[in-house]
Amino acid sequence: MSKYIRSEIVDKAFVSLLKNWSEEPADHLTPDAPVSDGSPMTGRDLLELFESQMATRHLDLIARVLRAKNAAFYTIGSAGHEGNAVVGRLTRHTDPAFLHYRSCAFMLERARFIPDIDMIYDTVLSQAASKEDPISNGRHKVWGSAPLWVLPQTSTIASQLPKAVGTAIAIARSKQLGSKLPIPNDSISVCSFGDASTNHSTAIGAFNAARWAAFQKLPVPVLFVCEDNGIGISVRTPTNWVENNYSNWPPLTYFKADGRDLINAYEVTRQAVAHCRTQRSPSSST
Ligand SMILES: Cc1ncc(C[n+]2csc(CCOP(=O)(O)OP(=O)(O)O)c2C)c(N)n1
Ligand SMILES: [Mg+2]
Repeated sequence: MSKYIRSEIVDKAFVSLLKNWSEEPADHLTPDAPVSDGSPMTGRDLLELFESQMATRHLDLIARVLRAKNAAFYTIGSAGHEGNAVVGRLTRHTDPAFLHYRSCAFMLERARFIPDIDMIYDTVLSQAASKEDPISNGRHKVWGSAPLWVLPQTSTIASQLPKAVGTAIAIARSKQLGSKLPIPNDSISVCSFGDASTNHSTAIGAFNAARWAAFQKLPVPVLFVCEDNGIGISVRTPTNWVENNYSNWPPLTYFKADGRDLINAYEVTRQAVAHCRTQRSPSSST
């Protein structure tokens, strides 16, 4: 093992921690029981979410291994964004999704809805620019899937937000027009993006369009999910910038979740999704 390869150091420390584990496993963590009294989250939710979080880390690592062999060409990872697994689990796979390039955990969770899909395999195909990649046929590494209603995006930051708002308005409008949608009438549009992306004029225009429509009582069922890692490339986002900006901007309803705390993230995301789906109103969470 090289002392310079960080992933090996972390792996060794993790295995050593488990080997030396002395506490008894918590007996209430049976698959169907809540993780704590009154929690909507079960042991199975927790275990499967953790599995997706582990898979997203390993997909980052394999991208680097393959890159070193010149067998893959895209190494932008999802480290630190593992909490987004809860959004993939708590929305429906028929809710159209427009994703940030770090939303791997979301994809892995959403893929559970269609067991035939092997999202790990498909992601490696995409990293390798394989013509067998089912969504881009090797043109670009993108998150996307037709059966999972994930509309492929480029890495042009914030470009997904106007599309997500337009889709939310279209879902609501088609119901008013009596047009038959290929997805349930109470679908919501899901949109993830980074903290620095919120400063892009394209994002601000999309937030404004959603608020302008909602202010006039038009249904705009869009869930904005800011994956706030506190940085945009090398530029730090000022502390609390996203929260200060969006927590008091009606009619946008703001929810704050800690993506590093699965139980908290699960509970808050559940509320945000329920709010968006039942109120048909723009909601944002970080
Ligand atoms: C329209 C556009 N401008 C600039 C870039 C270059 N760019 C790539 S990532 C990035 C910063 C994104 O930061 P953030 O939204 O916080 O996402 P993170 O990578 O931190 O998850 C920028 C400016 C781009 N991809 N698209
Ligand atoms: Mg960021």
